[in-house]
Parts: sequence; C-alpha cells; structure tokens
Amino acid sequence: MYKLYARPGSGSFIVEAIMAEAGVPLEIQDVERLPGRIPPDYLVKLNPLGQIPTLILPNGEVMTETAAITIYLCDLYPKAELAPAADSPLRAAYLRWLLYMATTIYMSDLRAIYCERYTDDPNGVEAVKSSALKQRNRQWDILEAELGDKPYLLGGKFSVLDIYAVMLAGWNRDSREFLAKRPTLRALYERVRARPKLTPVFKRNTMDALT
Ligand SMILES: N[C@@H](CCC(=O)N[C@@H](CS)C(=O)NCC(=O)O)C(=O)O
Repeated sequence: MYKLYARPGSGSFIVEAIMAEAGVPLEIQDVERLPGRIPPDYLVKLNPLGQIPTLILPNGEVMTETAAITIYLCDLYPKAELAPAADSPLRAAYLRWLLYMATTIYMSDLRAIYCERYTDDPNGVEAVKSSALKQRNRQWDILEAELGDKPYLLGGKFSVLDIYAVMLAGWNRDSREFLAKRPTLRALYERVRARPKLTPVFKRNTMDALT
C-alpha cells in the first residue's frame, strides 16, 4: 500500500487526486503544522527537506517532488488515462506544461509564502514577496494563454495537467478574485472539481468552495 504524508490544501492534493482517479488505495497521514514552520522529525527522516508531498511506495522507497510523482504514477496506471503515453504526439506538450507548472508557478508560490527564506536581508522580505506575486501572475497569464478556449490544457482530453493547474489555482489566497479575473481558468476549475472521483478529494483538501 502507498502511504502519503499530506496536508490538506497543499501539494499532496495532486497525489491524492491521481490515486482517486486511478482507483489505487492510499493511506494518508496528515502532517501537523509546528510553530516556526519547522517540519516534524519523522518527516525530515524520510525527506530531508521536510516537504509535502512525501510518498512511500509499496516497496518502502521514498518519493518526493510532485512532478516526478505525477509522471511516475500516471505512467504506472495508464488505464486512468491521465497522461499521454511516451509515443503520443501530446507527450511533449504534457511534459512541457507539467514541468512549467512545477518549476515556475509552484516556485513563485513558495517564494511568496516562505519569502523570508529567499533573502538574508530582513528589510528585503516584502520585496521578495511582491516580486514573487508579480512573476506568478505573469506565469499564470502564459498558462492561461495556453489554455485559450480549449476545454483542457491538452485540448479536448482531460489530463493530470488540469488537476495540477487547478491545485495551484486553488492556493491563491486571493483565489476568488484571482479566478474572477481568469474566467477560462475558473471554468477549468469547475470542470475538474465536478469529476465524481475528485469531488471528495476537493472536499478533504478544503478546496471545494469557490464562491
Ligand atoms: N518541489 C517540491 C515542493 C514541495 C513543497 O514545497 N511543498 C510545500 C507544501 S505545498 C511544503 O512542504 N512546505 C513546507 C516547507 O517547505 O517547509 C514539489 O514539487 O513537491
């Protein structure tokens, strides 16, 4: 059985969602928040960065990094049809936009949330945050342009990219205003949230309410 170290509303959402879509049993352990944003020792022993998601595979191996976990699980459970196969014409776009989200938007979110980690200058913290938010908006503009008027990021077919995008969109503290300004992204959010296997995952992660 897989075991996921999780926290509702965090990057572990993508792993929960993939497993729900693929119908794979998953044990979930929610990791508590300690003062000062210090990760608990048991998590650091598994993942030196103390980050979520941390996934324990059935053979006991530890896996981290949402993009790596996503590629790994979607390839392992192809019947779920969450990702194009290696020889699909959509594979390049799939990898491009998955890695784009994981290495740009996600990182801008981390810079905005954990801004004090990104400067040694106590007076520079606010500047780190405002610059991260500016970059994040530009990165979302690029992704939204890619979505255009298609129903899903890869065109007519739903994929894990849509779940990943919606996870990131749901994190924005100004989520309602953010999505109000981005109607195509909001429509994607609603489409993904309405998937029967995902509805409980949205609820557990307190990401179901949008209005
Ligand atoms: N690059 C990692 C980032 C993971 C990450 O930063 N997770 C956040 C939650 S969304 C976390 O655990 N933050 C706690 C910390 O960094 O102390 C990934 O894609 O999995």
